[in-house]
Amino acid sequence: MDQSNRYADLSLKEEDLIKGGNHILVAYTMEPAAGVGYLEAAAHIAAESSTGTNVEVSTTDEFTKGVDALVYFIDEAKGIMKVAYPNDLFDRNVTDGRVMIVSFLTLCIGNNQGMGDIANLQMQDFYVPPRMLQLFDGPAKDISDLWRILGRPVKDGGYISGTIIKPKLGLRPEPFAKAAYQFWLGGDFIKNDEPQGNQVFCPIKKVLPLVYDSLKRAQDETGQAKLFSMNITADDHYEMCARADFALETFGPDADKVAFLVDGFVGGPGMVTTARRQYPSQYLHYHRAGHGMVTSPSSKRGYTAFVLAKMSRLQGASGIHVGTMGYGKMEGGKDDRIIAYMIERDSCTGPFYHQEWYGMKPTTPIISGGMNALRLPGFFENLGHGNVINTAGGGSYGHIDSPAAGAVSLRQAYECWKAGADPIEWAKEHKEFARAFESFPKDADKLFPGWREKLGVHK
Ligand code: CAP
Ligand code: MG
Repeated sequence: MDQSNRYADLSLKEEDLIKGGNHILVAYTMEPAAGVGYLEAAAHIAAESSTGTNVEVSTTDEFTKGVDALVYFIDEAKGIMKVAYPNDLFDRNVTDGRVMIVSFLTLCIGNNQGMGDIANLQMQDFYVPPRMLQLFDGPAKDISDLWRILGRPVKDGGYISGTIIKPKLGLRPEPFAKAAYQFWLGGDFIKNDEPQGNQVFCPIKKVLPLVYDSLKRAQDETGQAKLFSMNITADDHYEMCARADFALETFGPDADKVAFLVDGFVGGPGMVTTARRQYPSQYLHYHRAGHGMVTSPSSKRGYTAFVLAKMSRLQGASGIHVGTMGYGKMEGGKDDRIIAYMIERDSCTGPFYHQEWYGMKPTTPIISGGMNALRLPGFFENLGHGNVINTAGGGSYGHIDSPAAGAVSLRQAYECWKAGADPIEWAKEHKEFARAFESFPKDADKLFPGWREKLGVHK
């Protein structure tokens, strides 16, 4: 059934819709199934994503039609369509009238995935009007809170060097805490690897007090504050809170140095919001394991990594992984900068929409996945700044001298880029950075051909 006479109005202008402030706008790439007209397919998406189905229903009245989603733009040649969703379509909390990402997803990327007349549909961008923006939680804590703890300027406080305890699994409590101590001697921030929880060989109640002891000893030794991002991910929100409460109690006077990590993609919006609302005094670290199943550049469905990151700011993530823009081991390219810019700026133009954030706190881009000191200078050059958290697991624990040397090499890499120095020249003056070349020789060969001769390394 062609529903385009009801669910499409191509005379609507985007600027008027934005001025009106009564719609969330969504841009999709879309390909209809063979034999289905483009506008007809687009209208079916708007119908299924709002008030309609594949037939007319007798219960529809005039009010219902007032909350129809409308296709307001199509570009068949480029395979792009845009839909305006009336604000009132979205579910509101009984408790406090606020909005929820789960409702946004249920409507805008719900049953429209997998309909027989649609070959592919992927959300590329969305625009949130001011009134709806106010109704999202947004972050409670941001990178400035971490900079403050670290004794750095709260504006442009710079690079936070971090790691992930490796190996991913298989360390018992003592070696785990030792690995943490060794990194903290040189670095700022440690996160649990996302599968690390309460395994029988490393129970939280045993390991966490030891990690806190490591943190205190590293602080004493270095005279610097240290941060720990603890994985509280669990199916059951009560279990999640039990883990979080235990961490806060264990760290006692240093509890402000604990961030909470949730695996927000596999765990879902409920998990992120529970952490955001239960623990507004803690930095909320959104790990996104599994997202590649929908956000991979090879995917034609779901939504992009950009959309995932933008949603996380609305939900209140203090920081989210944004990939490494082609410099690390995960998928991605240089242009993924826009993901970082959208979540950290107050005003930013995405692939389709300009978004004003009206002072909503920023979400820190967390740079992770196959990173090490050698890859960082190029990364910062591409991003244009270093106000990020970088977690380098292999890049720290893979350093041939020690995890502390690995941590120091990361900071030296940041300072190299900041100084605009040539990395080879910098290596001549900075031992840990120089030893990163020998630690990651394949990267060194690729990024800095001839490094052995220039640095006098002959083995
Ligand atoms: C990185 C990591 C992170 C990825 C996730 C891992 O370890 O701990 O989970 O960064 O990807 O398990 O692979 P390494 P993304 O530093 O040793 O590579 O940040 O893209 O979401
Ligand atoms: Mg990991």
